[in-house]
Amino acid sequence: MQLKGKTVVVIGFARTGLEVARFLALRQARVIVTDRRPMPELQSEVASLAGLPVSLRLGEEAPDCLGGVDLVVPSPGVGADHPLLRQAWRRGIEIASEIELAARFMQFPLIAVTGTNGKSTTTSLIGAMLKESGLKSFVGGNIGVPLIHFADAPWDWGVVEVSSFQLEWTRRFRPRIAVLLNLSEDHLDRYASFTAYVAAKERLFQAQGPQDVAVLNRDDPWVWRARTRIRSRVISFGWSQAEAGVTATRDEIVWHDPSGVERFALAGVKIAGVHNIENLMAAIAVARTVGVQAPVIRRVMEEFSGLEHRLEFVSEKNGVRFYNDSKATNVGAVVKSLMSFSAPVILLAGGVDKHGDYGVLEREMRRVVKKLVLYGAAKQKIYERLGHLTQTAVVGGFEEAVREAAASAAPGDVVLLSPACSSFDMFQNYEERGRAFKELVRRL
Ligand code: UMA
Ligand code: ADP
Repeated sequence: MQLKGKTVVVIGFARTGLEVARFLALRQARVIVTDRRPMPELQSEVASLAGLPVSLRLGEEAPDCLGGVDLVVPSPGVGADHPLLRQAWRRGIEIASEIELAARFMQFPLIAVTGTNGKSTTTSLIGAMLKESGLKSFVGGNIGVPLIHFADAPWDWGVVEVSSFQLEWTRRFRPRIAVLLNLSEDHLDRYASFTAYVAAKERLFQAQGPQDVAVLNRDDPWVWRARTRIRSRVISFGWSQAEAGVTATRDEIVWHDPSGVERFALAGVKIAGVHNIENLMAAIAVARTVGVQAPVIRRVMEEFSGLEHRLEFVSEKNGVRFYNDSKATNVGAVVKSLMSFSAPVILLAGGVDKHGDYGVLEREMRRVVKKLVLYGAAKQKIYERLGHLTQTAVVGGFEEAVREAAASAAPGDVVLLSPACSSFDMFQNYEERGRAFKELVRRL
């Protein structure tokens, strides 16, 4: 793809927009960056493009800037109903997401991981296994650093976490190995229906051919259904028994190869919860497909201690254990987190509603939740759906929520922040929410 002399509009000037603008400007494209936020809020982004010929159109939702434009690159947070995207679509201007643009310039194979939950953990596990085996690889994408940042270097493999948002404007994005972990309700504030969300996720496989591999969760009905529409070779993982792919019991994960089976004991594994065994199964399927040897995989399984904000143990105070699960931003994630506990849980939930059905939490709520503490924009909606199932407090702010939860806990209990919502009503992102929780716990 020739970029020199092309005019490109980049929508959104945060992590993605910044990397895309730099990438394009260095290839001598004419770049226009737009963002609805005004200049004073974007000082550091502007400073980091200093010296590069980039035009800025800031502080307007949809500036008149599409004349003569060849390509539009929206940031993931920009939905398809954005007025500039609609106009570009009507005028027949090409629209490509950042991962689509990046992939057109990459000279190395990609492992791409998507799914509603477990993406960051699985992506990190795969990255650690590849690195430990001596392969030159990076971990990027939705997990933090945009894929395009890595496009130029000579990697053996790229491991990329991919969101449905990033897949929306893809056509030729073609991972050598594509992983779909699970599908449950999420982002229904952006998609018209669950089907539309699933369709965005399935775009991960659209450019794959028979030489490529799809790693699929055979226990997840929505994921397993997708296999009929996939041209690549399927390797499945799941708890249900199968003669090929990856299976698991509570004690071990088993990889079935044409040449035999390999066993991976779970005894020394640090990351807890059934969901993490599923993530490990997917990671093993990928690592073995790439050729990582079993002893290397076993080493990583024992060393990997999980990521911040994912069922992260914070501290124990007066016999009460506090966990930060701020990354659990949808109902499916909270179900899995609750399944990891047998002690009574005081659950902190709330934030910006993503239109998932909180009812899926009912069984776990009845089993293990001693008290529900609700805060933030969605508190009333959650209260109406779940408030009758257990003792429930609806509070004002986040600090009050943490104090209320701690005050309600007895020795042996667990206080769990697992919000089922995004954080944007009170925080910049889930990381800031998780850090605030940990700080409040420290101060108790
Ligand atoms: N903006 C507009 N108009 C709009 C919407 C946004 O101008 O209509 C501007 C905002 O003012 C802001 C910028 O666009 O300046 C934000 O763009 P962005 O939300 O795409 O943020 P980035 O920093 O580029 O981060 C994105 C991903 N964000 C989202 O998908 C919302 C990050 O995933 C990702 O780590 C990063 O690219 C690098 O790939 C975060 C996320 O929440 C973690 N992802 C969702 C999730 O995991 O559930 C999908
Ligand atoms: P993602 O990147 O998809 O958000 P993470 O690995 O960051 O996934 O985990 C986010 C939350 O999702 C965790 O706190 C946990 O509660 C839940 N989770 C992790 N893995 C799984 C899985 N395989 N299935 C369901 N829930 C999961």
